Amino acid sequence: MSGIKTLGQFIIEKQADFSYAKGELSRLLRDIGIASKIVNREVNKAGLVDILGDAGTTNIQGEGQKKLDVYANEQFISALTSGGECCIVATEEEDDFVRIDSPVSQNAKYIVCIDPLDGSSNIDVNVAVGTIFSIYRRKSIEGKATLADVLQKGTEQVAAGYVIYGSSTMLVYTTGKGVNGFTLDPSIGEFCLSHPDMKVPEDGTIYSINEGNYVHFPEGVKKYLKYAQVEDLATKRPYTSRYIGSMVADIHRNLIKGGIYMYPTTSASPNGKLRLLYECNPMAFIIEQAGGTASDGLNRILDIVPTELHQRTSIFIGSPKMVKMAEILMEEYSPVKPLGDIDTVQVV
Ligand code: P6P
Repeated sequence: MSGIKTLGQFIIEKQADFSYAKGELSRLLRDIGIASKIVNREVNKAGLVDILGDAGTTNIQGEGQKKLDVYANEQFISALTSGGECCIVATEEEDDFVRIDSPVSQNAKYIVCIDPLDGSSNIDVNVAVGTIFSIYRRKSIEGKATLADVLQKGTEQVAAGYVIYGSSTMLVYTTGKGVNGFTLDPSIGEFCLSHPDMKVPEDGTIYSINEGNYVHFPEGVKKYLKYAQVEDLATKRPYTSRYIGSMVADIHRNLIKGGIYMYPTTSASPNGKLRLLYECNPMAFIIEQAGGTASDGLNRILDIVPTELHQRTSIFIGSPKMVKMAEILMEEYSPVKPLGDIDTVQVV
């Protein structure tokens, strides 16, 4: 018996972890895996076909869409539609959520929030990009699912994952019982278990942030950068700066080596740049499941109650000791508003 365990075999094996599971979540994860292999094929040959460059359109964020952004979005929506397990897709590339009304999906109970191709500005220069997804169970019992089914706290996620299209293609996901990584073996077209039970190092020496925004950072972030850059051999400082400009790639590296990724508020992004539902929540769920932490500088990312589809937040995520130090300096120099009672009331 070969030592290979495919994603499909692993999902089925772990299905036993969920007594209520009747296979729907397993099939949903399978659908996402299939779409990511199709996207991977296009990402890998992007330079050879007319799929690079701008699509000539902009998304609701006002960001120029790359042809691969649009292609990836279409592939994931198509796979989720034909898979029949998802009733709503909330995607970075669509202004509103996409309701899946196909006959096969009318009783579907899962919601998928997705950034189909994160870091797309890197596509044209052959740098790693990624897909980020988050899966919720719909809250409403009957009728058509609504926005209230989408606007759920990160703690309500039943699964989350990302695909990194890099030197190799990996799918990393959690269902709340640890984090496992699968590397795509092109020779058999299967994601194979390569990184079982992933754990983020408690401490690290890598920090990831766009220092070009320095003048616009909160004082607490400026203090953290100075802390990271001062020499102190006992704490292995100065740290190393690594910033790819692709959240999936930066966080994946930090998950394996240890580190902190920060996207604080800036003048251009007074609420932070990254989106809560399909970037920060899934990455926070994964990192917490791997033993790390994720906050907005004070509040746990997963506790933030979304009030709108493309809501943004600042994020400090990674090795718990590094995130804690950043939070200490943020509390002292740039205190973040705590989530009040009203903030924790679910949108129903
Ligand atoms: P900036 C990519 O657009 C992204 O959403 C993340 O993947 C990445 O970490 C960040 O934005 C890069 O933003 O402002 O540094 O170019």
